[in-house]
Amino acid sequence: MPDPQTTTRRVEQAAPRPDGPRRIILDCDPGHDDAVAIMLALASPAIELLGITTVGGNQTVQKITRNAQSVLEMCGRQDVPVHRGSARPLLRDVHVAGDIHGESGLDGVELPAPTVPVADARAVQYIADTVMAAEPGEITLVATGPLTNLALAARLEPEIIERVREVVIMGGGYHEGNVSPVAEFNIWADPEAAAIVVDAGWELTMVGLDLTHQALATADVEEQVRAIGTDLAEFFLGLMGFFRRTYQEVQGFDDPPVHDPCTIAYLIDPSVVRTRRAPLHVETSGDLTRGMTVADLRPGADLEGCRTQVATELDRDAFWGMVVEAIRVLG
Ligand SMILES: [Ca+2]
Repeated sequence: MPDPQTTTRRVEQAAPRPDGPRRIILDCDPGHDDAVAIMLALASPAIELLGITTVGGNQTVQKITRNAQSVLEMCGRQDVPVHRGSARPLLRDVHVAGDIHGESGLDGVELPAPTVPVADARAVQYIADTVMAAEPGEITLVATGPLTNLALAARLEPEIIERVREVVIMGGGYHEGNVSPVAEFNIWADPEAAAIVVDAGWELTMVGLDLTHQALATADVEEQVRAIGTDLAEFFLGLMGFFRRTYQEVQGFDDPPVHDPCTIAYLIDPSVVRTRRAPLHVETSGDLTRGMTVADLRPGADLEGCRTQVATELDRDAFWGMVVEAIRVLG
């Protein structure tokens, strides 16, 4: 067994391009919290959402691809292309999160039928082609589902590893788990893909459960959204109502943690999400620890050349301020 530290590739990342909106591809599996991430990305002038790629996760890839289209319909942004991605993990069987997200993957709301077809190019090809066609350091990849597409894109076109600006993932946790005591769903669902992505050597920020469990949609957040009074505000409230019930029943939470938009908030304003640099790896072989993300937070950890960091602390008020404003802006 090689030392995991030495299996991480050392790559020279392309320098970030000058200011302007962050150009991102959002790889997701909507999913209640993915839907909120899409809204936040669409509304912020700091973000240019180039395209959405989908991956089987919270529900089947067919359902969540349609959900992504429906969320864009709700936001009046059918111009953003949706590229269908991987139907199943690299090695593991499919396990959807119907207990949390329902039969549709977005239970609790009426989903408008898509008026625009899914884009021709499949997700993995689209990610590789878009990053290669852009300037070095231009594209940021955000992943809020299992990491199957990103892993396959890195294998299809390894040059993207040096070419992207950075990768931000919702997944994992250095202390907390949800599908098991130590593993979070996205990483647990496809641990081999997660290992490829985390060990690739690109600049990577893990926004894990330690951070996202601070992003609770409490009653005061819902009141602020209710006051907006639009169809989209009602859509958000319908999503959160269902999400609250399943989080109460399945996870023992009072209020639902809205994980995925924390990645977008971090890109809009890094001061909203505090991070800490730490060597990071994914457990793929443990009987009890499948999909555990292992961050070396020891004071003596070797940080030389370390390209990974973990999110630790959320400015909750600033975060929800962004989300509420996004729903208001989208009208
Ligand atoms: Ca998700």
